Amino acid sequence: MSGLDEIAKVDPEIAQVVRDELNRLRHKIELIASENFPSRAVLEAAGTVLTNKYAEGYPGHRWYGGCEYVDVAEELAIARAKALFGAEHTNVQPHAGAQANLATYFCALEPGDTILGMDKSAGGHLTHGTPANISGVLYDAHFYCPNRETEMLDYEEIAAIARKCRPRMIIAGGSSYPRDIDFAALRAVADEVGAMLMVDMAHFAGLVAGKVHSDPVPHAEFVTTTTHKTLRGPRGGMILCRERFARELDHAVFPGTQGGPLMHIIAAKAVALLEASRPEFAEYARQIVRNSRALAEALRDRGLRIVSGGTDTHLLLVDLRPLGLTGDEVEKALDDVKITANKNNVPFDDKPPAVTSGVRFGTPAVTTRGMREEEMVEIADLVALVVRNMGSPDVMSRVRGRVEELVAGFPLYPEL
Ligand code: DSN
Repeated sequence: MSGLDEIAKVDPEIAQVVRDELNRLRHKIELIASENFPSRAVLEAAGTVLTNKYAEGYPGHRWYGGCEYVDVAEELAIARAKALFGAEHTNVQPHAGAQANLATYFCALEPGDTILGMDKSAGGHLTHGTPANISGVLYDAHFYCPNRETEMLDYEEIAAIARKCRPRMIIAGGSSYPRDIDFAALRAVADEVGAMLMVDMAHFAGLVAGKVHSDPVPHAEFVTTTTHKTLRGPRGGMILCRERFARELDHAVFPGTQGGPLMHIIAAKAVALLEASRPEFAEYARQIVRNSRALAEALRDRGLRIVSGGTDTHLLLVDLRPLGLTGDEVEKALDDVKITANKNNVPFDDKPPAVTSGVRFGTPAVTTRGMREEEMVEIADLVALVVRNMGSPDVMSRVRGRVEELVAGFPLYPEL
């Protein structure tokens, strides 16, 4: 692998870890909805001398000398994010999505304020008020779930909860909700109860950039995201907000909740944002959704139950209860045949998060690899064979062979 010569000399053990991980990625089918394969350009930017630089503060106003070049990187990242998403203000310094969310709360809320987010076990995110997270400790967290029948958000139900708990902030977005979200409807609920609206678009930011998902930016005071999921950048976070919150938001990121920004990652974010502004990225985003729908449909044709009956996004959720299986068992069985996915609670699941009744699949990474609807049907076939023949060494061995054949046709990072 190129670029590992020096690591191999200094630390052969870590060089081997990197080689092994690249091999794992190349030889398995990656269906984790929150993962992706960024471009070589993004990887290169993340591995540069920009990692050396302390740059606490913001471009033009730093607490360190020598920031003239990292300032350019951050200014480019900000300008590109603002243009791509039509945002009034952007902060590109959050180290991750959790930090983006925490800084947003620190900017907009007082400890003890009421927040209303989607229940984690029904598709929401850890940082939207769960008791184990600081958001659930600092704030009075209330939750909404998708409708029990449709398994989709019911905006009247959300409004009824909001009228009761009178949140200061309504939080939308999550990590396993497969459907588009009506941000205008949530804005109306927020306006009715006098709340702010924060949308965590971490999962679907690339779909918003590619215009295949409703756009939260016109409707929300704050939009947070990660940069490494559908957006296909480096691991990191970002916040978009209205101009009137700009100063306070920047202050909430630094010095409020972070110290020195990761300038190599900010440069890589700039590269990814440039890539995401190109027409081929919009086509990529369209293909992610086409693939996700094809995968959902093919799994359904093979008798698996898809939560909410389908998907509008990059992800789908399979309910394993009709098969009498748990997410944990299926995750392990899939891993055994070189298909990587993750166990996930389904709405109103009675199993704990370490077991779950569901498995989540996402198409961003396989789409980056060049796979299309035809390959999604083959993957559905393989998944169905696994879940219907759990523990059969014969079937597992056949599926493993078919996975190897499939991935061989889609080289990953061939030049590495
Ligand atoms: N952990 C991410 C996911 O897999 O959805 C969200 O932060």
